[in-house]
Amino acid sequence: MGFLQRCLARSLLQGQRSLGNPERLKPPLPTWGLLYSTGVPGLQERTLIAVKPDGVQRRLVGDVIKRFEQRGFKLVGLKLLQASEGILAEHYHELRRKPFYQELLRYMTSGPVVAMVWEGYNVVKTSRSMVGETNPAEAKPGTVRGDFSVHVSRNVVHASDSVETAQREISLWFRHDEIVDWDCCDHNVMYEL
Ligand code: IDP
Ligand code: MG
Repeated sequence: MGFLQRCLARSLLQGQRSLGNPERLKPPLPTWGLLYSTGVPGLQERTLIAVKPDGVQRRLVGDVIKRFEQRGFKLVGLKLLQASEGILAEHYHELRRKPFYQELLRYMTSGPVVAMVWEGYNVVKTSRSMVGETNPAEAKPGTVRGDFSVHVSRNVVHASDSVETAQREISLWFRHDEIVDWDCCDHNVMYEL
């Protein structure tokens, strides 16, 4: 039996054992969590990725998710929402004096946003390079912005720019109970644990 099948079989077995058992509402023991918390440091780094209103309108959500899944990151938070001016004012606080700030808020409130939290080794830096330069004219082909956008005012996706910013942005966009801690079956294939 291959590794993934063993993983699935183990989950099914755990599910069956818990049926009829008053303990069943308790989450299963974090077997794999123990494994990777003792392995490569930084595996649980997280970042905020958001598909902006132009990306949602253009049905690019699936493509963005696919890239992050294919790269090997783990999705731990996901929601579609109409962002309020309040959350955006906090999110873009550092840009409040820029000439494009009001237009940026108008753009970001023009339709729904898909906010996500992705987890994995070096995810902040790697996702910035997957997303590409802020100005799509400078973004390389193969990056999200380099493949799907042409103008800086409509650049499809947001990615946190540092680990500290990511922590702040994740707690701004997600409540604690909206983040799901789960164990990825392929972790010991992806990483040297
Ligand atoms: P980033 O999204 O690559 O981190 P920031 O400099 O943090 O880039 O800018 C935040 C967002 O503000 C950009 O993604 C883009 O949507 C918008 N923006 C930045 N510069 C300009 C500009 O010169 N004109 C219009 N919008 C801009
Ligand atoms: Mg930024």
